[in-house]
Amino acid sequence: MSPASPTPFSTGAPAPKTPGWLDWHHNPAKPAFALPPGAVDAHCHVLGPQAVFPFAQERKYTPGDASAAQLFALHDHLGVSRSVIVQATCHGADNRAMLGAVRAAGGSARGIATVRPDVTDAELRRLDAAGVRGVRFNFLKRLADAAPRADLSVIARKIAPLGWHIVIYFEATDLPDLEGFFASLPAALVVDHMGRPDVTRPATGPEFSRFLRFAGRGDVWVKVSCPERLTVTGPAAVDGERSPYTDVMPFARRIVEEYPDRALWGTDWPHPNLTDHMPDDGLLVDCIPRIAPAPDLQHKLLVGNPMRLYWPDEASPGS
Ligand code: 0GY
Repeated sequence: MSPASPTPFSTGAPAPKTPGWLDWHHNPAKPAFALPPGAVDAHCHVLGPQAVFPFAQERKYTPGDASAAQLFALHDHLGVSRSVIVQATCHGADNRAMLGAVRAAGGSARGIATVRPDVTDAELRRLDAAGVRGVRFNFLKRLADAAPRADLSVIARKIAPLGWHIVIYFEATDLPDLEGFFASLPAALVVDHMGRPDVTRPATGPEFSRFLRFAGRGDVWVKVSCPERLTVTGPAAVDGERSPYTDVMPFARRIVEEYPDRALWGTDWPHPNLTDHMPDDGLLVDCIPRIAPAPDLQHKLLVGNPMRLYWPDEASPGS
């Protein structure tokens, strides 16, 4: 942009949504599956509201608003008790919308922040006191410009003393290139959306087995989230569909069966960047028994595991 160009939004006018942007489902079904008491949504976002929390200049998309109050209303409807609110790329490293939501939840939410390598220890302590427990490193080029690995290593070294972890979001095809770098990071890792497998390949095939070997390395946790993003043949979780995302279920189930103590579940509300359909969040909850069929697996996935990671002081012993 030339210096003479007007600064976007300097007039306060809202930026238009990215063409084709689908808004979140405003009338989700009541799930048939009853979430256990204390269930945690370990991956959700707040977006704006733009009038209060403007989106970052460097963003790759402009979403519709998805406020903290709207997130909490959805959680009440679904039976979710606690949440982990992940900084979305459209807010860059301006964590105010996420922090506002975490504060508003009054202890029942944790946050995952985006920070720059020059972040100060005082700022990290402030974020920690506000409920942040990790940072997110995003390797999807369509979402964020690639950050130099040296910068990410600096961030990792700064957050490690706080006991935080690093949420990593990458394409499955990039894992071979990233794996060595991930192994060098001095903190637990939490993988978004099952490492984005190609679900047209078998869940027992070499590509996903490689991911599972990576996940089998000590302190790696995996979110069995986003079937709506990974699916190819569906069917979609809309209009009361009782068996959505049949192609994704074997991948999620394999993770839960092999790593029952390090699997996490999340809605990914408000489902940024979906262009073909917007899932009904109630029907997404109803996928859980197909991912984790037994009650003990469901309890670990929804309560025990996220409590150990995000609320260790309140986690039941042996959960
Ligand atoms: C997700 C996935 C996506 C978006 C973001 O921060 C984000 O903008 O995470 C995506 O587009 O795949 O976790 O919501």
